Amino acid sequence: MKWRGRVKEYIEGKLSSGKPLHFTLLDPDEITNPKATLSVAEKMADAGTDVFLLGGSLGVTEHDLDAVIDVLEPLGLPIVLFPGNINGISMKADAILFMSLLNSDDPYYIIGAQVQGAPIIRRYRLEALPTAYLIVGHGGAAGYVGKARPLPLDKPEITVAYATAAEMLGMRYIYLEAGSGAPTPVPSKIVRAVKEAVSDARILVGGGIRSPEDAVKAARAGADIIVTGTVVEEDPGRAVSIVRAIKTI
Ligand code: 1GP
Repeated sequence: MKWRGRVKEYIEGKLSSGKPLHFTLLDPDEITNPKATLSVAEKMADAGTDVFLLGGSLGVTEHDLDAVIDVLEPLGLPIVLFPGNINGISMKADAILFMSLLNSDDPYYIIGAQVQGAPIIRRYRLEALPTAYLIVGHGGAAGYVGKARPLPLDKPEITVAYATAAEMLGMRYIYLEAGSGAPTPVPSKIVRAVKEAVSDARILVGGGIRSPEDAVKAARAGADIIVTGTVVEEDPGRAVSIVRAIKTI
């Protein structure tokens, strides 16, 4: 049955148990077999993933999103959009990470796309979750497409300054992104430094998380939400073990 409610309250309610959340990222552009996607999504839901996050840097259309949402809806979890651009909006979702790529060199990814998207999001009555998207290190396709100047791995204080500015601007979520398929996840040192610096913004960590150990390390460093995408596509059994590890912290 379709999930109904406010995603912000859902996230806060779950975090009040003291355990981090897990978001399963699915890229509609990569989905060619909806039946196979449903079977993987069911395994993730059974393992305890909390949200389906939908999006990608390239090749996503609203039609693709709608088709994937139709497949996922009966699993009864919130479906949140993770847009790479304004084509990443669907009226069938429950909420959207309303992201600004703060370390982009191109104002389009900081505020231009958001201005284009805001009236659509309002018309679709989607819940907007105000999110600072910070690309750290490798950056992957998101870093390249978003013209990011990736935050240096050996200078946590720069990422901390961005995260602090984001919180002062009123953003409630700080997404530390290493890039999809990055060779290594965001270092614990950076996650920990950001956690210590922000007051109550929620920290999402994603990119390059491939094992339960990586996920637990990020969670112990202060991640409130762990995002995995590539491992879900490439090795669903491993993705399930990541969710289980997070839920038994
Ligand atoms: C990418 O943070 C997400 O935007 C997830 O990354 O595909 O490496 O899990 P992975």
